[in-house]
Amino acid sequence: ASRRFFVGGNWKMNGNKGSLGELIATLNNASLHEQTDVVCAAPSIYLDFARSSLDPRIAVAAQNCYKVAQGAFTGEISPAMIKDCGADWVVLGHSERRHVFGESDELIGQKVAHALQSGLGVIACIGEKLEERESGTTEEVVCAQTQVIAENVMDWEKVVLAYEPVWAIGTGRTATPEQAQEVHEKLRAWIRANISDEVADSLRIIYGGSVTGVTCRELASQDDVDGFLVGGASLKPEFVDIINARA
Ligand code: G2H
Repeated sequence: ASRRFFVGGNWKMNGNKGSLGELIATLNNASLHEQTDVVCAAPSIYLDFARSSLDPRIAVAAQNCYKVAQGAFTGEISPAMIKDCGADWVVLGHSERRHVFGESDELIGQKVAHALQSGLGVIACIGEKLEERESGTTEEVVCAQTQVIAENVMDWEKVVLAYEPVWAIGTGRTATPEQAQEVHEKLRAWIRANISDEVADSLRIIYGGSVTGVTCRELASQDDVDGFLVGGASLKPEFVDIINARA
């Protein structure tokens, strides 16, 4: 595919200045494919630290944000604050936000709209649960989630769509290359039918869910897999192999 490869590391609620500093040193010294966009999503309290220590060729993302710029929302952070820390991206709609913290499609849509209006890039996450896959509703579920995101997007250039099947997240059960390609292809067809050919051709659709240095290459060779969102393995040196997965 002609789309620029995109690899995000999602550190989730892991690490400290010591361990993340070591990881950052490894990334800064690594040889990374120049044709790949690399973004590290740090815990919000470490955004400043990550941005000031990471090499400028690696972008920084927040893992979540709220839907307005400021105000009486104790514990929340805004896109304006994320930008103020020098980070350019935010992950929204991650399965843990949806299922551990109960975020609705509607709230995620509002966050997407506000983050884009504020000038952040958005890594928008979708994915079906195991029971949805087993009952044959995967396509319906991921397209409905994509629809709500799409209703809130005015500039697709700043959006990356991350397909993360819930059953594959943190379980060691990576989707097979065929399973990932099948869903990515359907998502691109949905975008083509509901948005435009141009967006369908240019939108990066990345895969997340137990991606490792071992599983990344074959996944990366699939036509509609334009990169990864990596959790556990993004905290290890093998993240470099994942960044460089596309031949
Ligand atoms: C999916 C992924 C990163 P992991 O949540 O977003 O995590 O690679 O640990 O399954």
